[in-house]
Formats: sequence, structure tokens, C-alpha cells
Amino acid sequence: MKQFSFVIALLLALSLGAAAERPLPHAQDRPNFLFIVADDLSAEAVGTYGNDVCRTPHLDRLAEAGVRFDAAYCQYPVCGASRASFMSGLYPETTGFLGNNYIYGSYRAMNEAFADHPSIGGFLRRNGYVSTRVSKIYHMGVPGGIEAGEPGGDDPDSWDRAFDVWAPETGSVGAFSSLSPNVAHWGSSFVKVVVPDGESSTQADEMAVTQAISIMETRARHRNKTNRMKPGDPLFLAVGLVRPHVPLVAPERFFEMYDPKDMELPFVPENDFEDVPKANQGKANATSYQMDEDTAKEALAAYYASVTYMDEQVGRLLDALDRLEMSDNTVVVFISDHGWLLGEHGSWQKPSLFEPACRVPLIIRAPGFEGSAGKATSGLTELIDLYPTFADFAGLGEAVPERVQGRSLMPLLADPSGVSWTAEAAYSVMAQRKTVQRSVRTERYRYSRYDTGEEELYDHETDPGEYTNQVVNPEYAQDLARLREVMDRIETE
Ligand SMILES: [Ca+2]
Ligand SMILES: [Ca+2]
Repeated sequence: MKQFSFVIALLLALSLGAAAERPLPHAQDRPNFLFIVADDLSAEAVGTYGNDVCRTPHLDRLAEAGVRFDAAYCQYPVCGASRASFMSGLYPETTGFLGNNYIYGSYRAMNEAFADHPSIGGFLRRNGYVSTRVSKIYHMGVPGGIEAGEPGGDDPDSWDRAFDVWAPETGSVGAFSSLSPNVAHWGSSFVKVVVPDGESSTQADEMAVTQAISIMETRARHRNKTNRMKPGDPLFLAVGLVRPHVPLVAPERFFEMYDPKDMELPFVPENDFEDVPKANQGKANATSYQMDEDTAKEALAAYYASVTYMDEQVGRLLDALDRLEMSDNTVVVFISDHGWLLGEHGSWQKPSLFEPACRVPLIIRAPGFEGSAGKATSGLTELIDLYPTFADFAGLGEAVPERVQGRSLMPLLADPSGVSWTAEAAYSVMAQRKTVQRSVRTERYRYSRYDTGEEELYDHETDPGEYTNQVVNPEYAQDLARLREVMDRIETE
């Protein structure tokens, strides 16, 4: 990829401390953005993150050409609040958008105090970008909202153009089977649908990606002067993929890759929940799903099939960028809105404050940062950091609204070793069943606190599976006191 002169100019300006005086880059010099948001994807299921069963060749190649963030965390392990948070660059408790609301207009409509606070889409729009959404970026019900073709909790100010998909989801052609006797997911059952090969062109993610590629082609040619998109206008293209969110729908060829008999469920220690507050036990198989071992393996295989199917759509987007010669001036950012439990702690799905639900995959491939290609960073990051990161790439770092609580990830892209990156903690919150539950992840610990007063402390240095709650262990008293202080500070901010 070519070096990007504005990036170099920007880094130079920053190093000279003269960022405030530099002129805005010309529109033609600003990069396009392709922002891909997967739904309910656990980092644990992605090849480049260490899963050697689930195949994600396209995410893997994106990571090989970009930077993989190994310690990236969502701010709320559920679709609605997480998406409102990363789009606004604000913690969920700042806007008060806590939960899985479908308010049209998102946080801006929900809280008057933030009516004028632009999302990252709105911010880039106001600064010369053509901002476009395809499918689920803010909250949409899956499968219900997709089956209804609704914009869900969209914020129309974020976009010049927005495209919803209207797709069959649970009504897809194919073999439908239920994986759980219970409806355990906001009215949607834990089901799988095996779509015959060759009959998947009406699937939500295939349609979304076809629409997105069509927008890229229009951008690459821009011959029509009456188009809103003028020659040289940079593009912010946000593409939402709804897999691997349930229903686990995929063509048969993806299910054939994963024989349920070969699936290995995560190790769960006996009496794991003995030291876990009730509030963090909500997604237990024993109570919520009641899958036997064979069905749980079938669920894992179906999830992997959905992940690989989603990954193929990512591949189509990357191929289109290459074909249209846009890769050299397009920053690609891939995330999931939050993580997912795949049998860890005998639990499934979200919401949960365990690591697999709060941690997210985050991969950024950016022109001008080829020196970091293929590297991973363990610097602590939050999804709210994306807002200022996009702005930084656009040369608009100084114009980011003061309210935005994230910070640009550019230093980590320049130096993934993280030597120059300090972050005290990544923060996640959940509010449900009238309780507020908060968690901070530091380099070493996960510390969670519930409004019942109950606490969890896990030492990731010795216990990455979060099996042993150390909150009553006197050996941890000093570190626990420090973490309580961090939490106190967050609670009162
Ligand atoms: Ca989600
Ligand atoms: Ca335990």
C-alpha cells in the first residue's frame, strides 16, 4: 500500500506539538472508512485470536495486513447499549442508554442533553464525509427487526444514506431445528437453519454486503455529478453483519465444516458458580437453555458455521476494495458489538460480565501503518476509542467534541508494543432486572461489582478462565483495595 502523506503530516504535526495549527487535509487526501460490525461474535471463535477449529480466513488475512487488538472491550455486553456507546463515543452511563432499547434516534432522541451530540457518522458527515449505513449498526432486532425490514434504533442524523435489509432469518429456506426448549433470548429461540447451498442470496449478510459493494463501485466511479457523493468526497461506509447472532443460519457447506461430534466444549470446573454472584449466573445452561451435551456441541458447531459464513462476507468486502483499487486509501475497522459465552462457565450468549462476553475482536488495517502489519497489541482499549480514532485518521482529531470519552488508537497502531500506551482499565456495565453491574478489566485483573454489594475478582495472570473468585483471598487485599478505588471513581464520575 502507498504511504499516506496526510498520516505522515499528522504524525509529524503531533510530534512537533503543532496539531492545533495544522490545516484540515483536503478532502481528496482523507481516507475512506469501511467499518464492519459483526453481531455477537466472540473473539474466542476467531482464527487469528487463537481458535484452531473455527475457520475465519478473511479476518485472519485482515489481521495479517493490520493490527489485532487483543485486549479490546465493549462497554455493555448487549447490542443496543453497546452500539449507542461506540457510535457516540460515550460510556453508557453518560447518555443513560443502558439496555436493549429500540428508540429511533438512539441516544440523541432518548436524552435531550445529547440531542446535539453527533455520532461518529454524524461528525464525519458534518466534516465532508459521505456517511452511509448498510444493515445493523445501531440496534436492530435479530431476527424480528430484520424479518420486518425495520431501521430499529437507528439514528438518522448519522447517515446521508441508510439501507435496511429485509430478510427471512428464522423463515429461511432450509432445515430448521431448535437447540433449546426455552425462549432464552429476547423472544428469539436458540435455533439453527441449514440453508441449501445456492439458495442463500437472500440472507441478510449477503444482501448487506452486495449493497455495500454496490456503494463502493459507485464511489470508485463517481461519474454522476448529481449524486450526493461528489468526486473526491471521502466515504464512511458502515456495514452491519447480523451473524453469528442467533438464529444460526448458514448454507449447508458451512455446517459441513463442523461435525458436532468433533466439537470440544470448554472446561468448566465443578462448583464453578459457588463463588459467583447470582447476577452473573443469568445465562447458565442448567437454567436458561437446558441443552444436553450433544445439543451443546451441535450449538457450538452451528455457531462456528455462522461465523465462517459471516467471515466469507468480510472476504467479499475486502476483495471488492482490492478490485476497485480502494484498499490504498481505505481504513478498515472490524469489530463485534460485544462478545459471547460459548459454554464457558456452563453458560451461553450474553449479557454477562465474564471475559468472553465483554471482550471483543477488533482489527484495524490502515494505510500508512504497514510497519505494524501482522502485529497484535495487548494495550487495553475500549470500543468508545473508535470515535476519536476515525476522527484522527480523517485529520479531525482536534475537532472531536469534548464530551467524547474515548481516545485515539493511533499510537497503538504506530507502536503495537504499547510502550507509549497507558490505560488503567477497560470498563463494562450492565443494568438488568433492576440491578446495576459494573466490571473493570485491568492488565492483570477483572473486578466486578454488583449493586447488591457482591464482588468478583479474577487474576488473569494465573486464572485466565476466571474460575476462582479471589475477593476473599487476603493475598489480594492490596490490589483489591486499589480496584475498589478505581470502581468508586467510575461510579461517582
Ligand atoms: Ca449483539
Ligand atoms: Ca468459580
